[in-house]
Amino acid sequence: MSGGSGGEGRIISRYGAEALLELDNGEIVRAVSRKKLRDLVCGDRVLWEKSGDDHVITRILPRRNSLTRSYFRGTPRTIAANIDQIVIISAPLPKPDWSMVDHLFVTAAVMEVEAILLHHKADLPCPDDIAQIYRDYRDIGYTVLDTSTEQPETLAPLRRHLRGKTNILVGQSGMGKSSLTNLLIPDAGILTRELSETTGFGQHTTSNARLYHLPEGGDLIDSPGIRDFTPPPIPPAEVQKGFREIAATARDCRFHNCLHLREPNCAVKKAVAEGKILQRRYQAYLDLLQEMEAARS
Ligand SMILES: Nc1nc2c(ncn2[C@@H]2O[C@H](COP(=O)(O)OP(=O)(O)OP(=O)(O)O)[C@@H](O)[C@H]2O)c(=O)[nH]1
Ligand SMILES: [Mg+2]
Ligand SMILES: [Zn+2]
Repeated sequence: MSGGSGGEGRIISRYGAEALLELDNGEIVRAVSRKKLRDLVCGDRVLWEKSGDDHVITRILPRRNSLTRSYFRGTPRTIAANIDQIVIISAPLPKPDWSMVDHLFVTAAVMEVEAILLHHKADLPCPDDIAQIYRDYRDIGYTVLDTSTEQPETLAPLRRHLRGKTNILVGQSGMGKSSLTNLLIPDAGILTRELSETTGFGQHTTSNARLYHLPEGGDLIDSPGIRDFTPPPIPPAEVQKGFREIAATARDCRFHNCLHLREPNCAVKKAVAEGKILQRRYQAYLDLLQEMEAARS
């Protein structure tokens, strides 16, 4: 239904005032957006109109959800919209930031979307402390997949987890998001970052999120590397939702609204003391709770 004067479409990628727009007939065109559509992002469903030769985006349709991070304090940045699953990518190299991983799991829980963790670059030696953390996430109940672009057979389980969903790859720069996208999307042809560059700013670091269609059905969004990730504001009582093992244990706390701080008969604190809940995860919970309370005041 693209031939006429307008219709619906989906944003594939956004560059300043311009965007790549996929029309409902599958055609991808360059489009311009009205100035007021400042928060137009990859994954948005939109209305467009033809103006001369231009496709003009006139409206963002209501979002199912959006993935937003705080770029720096107080300035939220939306990365993408209308997603089904966050694929958190980590690897032995560069040094993984586990707090970012925790924060992405929390965000997925708050958004009520699925999340999986990749132990990518599985062809590289994995130091014991890092291997232990992957085991910890598995023990908690999260899905952790070992993947490697050097070992294409490792991609089969990942493909099964991605199929039929709109997935976004999120993680630190240099983890291998674009390399993976290149393998999963036959004609993506993305230039990838050279990790050997010691500055940390590789030449082909991804600068805009972009959506690709998976051959198996569903979509994959390759996104720019992030240096930190703070979940959007969450009421204190809901922070624990993002820590599965804490949420599960909290049912046995004496108070239904227990925040597991100094309350008596707290099952979570007991589990931490007994080593059933990891100190690292409990601390991550406390830190995030404090951050959310600070953001409210
Ligand atoms: N050994 C190994 N290296 C990999 C693997 N996947 C990616 N790499 C390397 O990791 C480096 C970074 O890869 P990219 O795909 O550009 O990383 P990215 O996450 O897209 O980085 P940004 O776009 O900056 O966020 C490149 O040198 C890749 O060749 C892997 O499975 N094993
Ligand atoms: Mg990239
Ligand atoms: Zn408690």
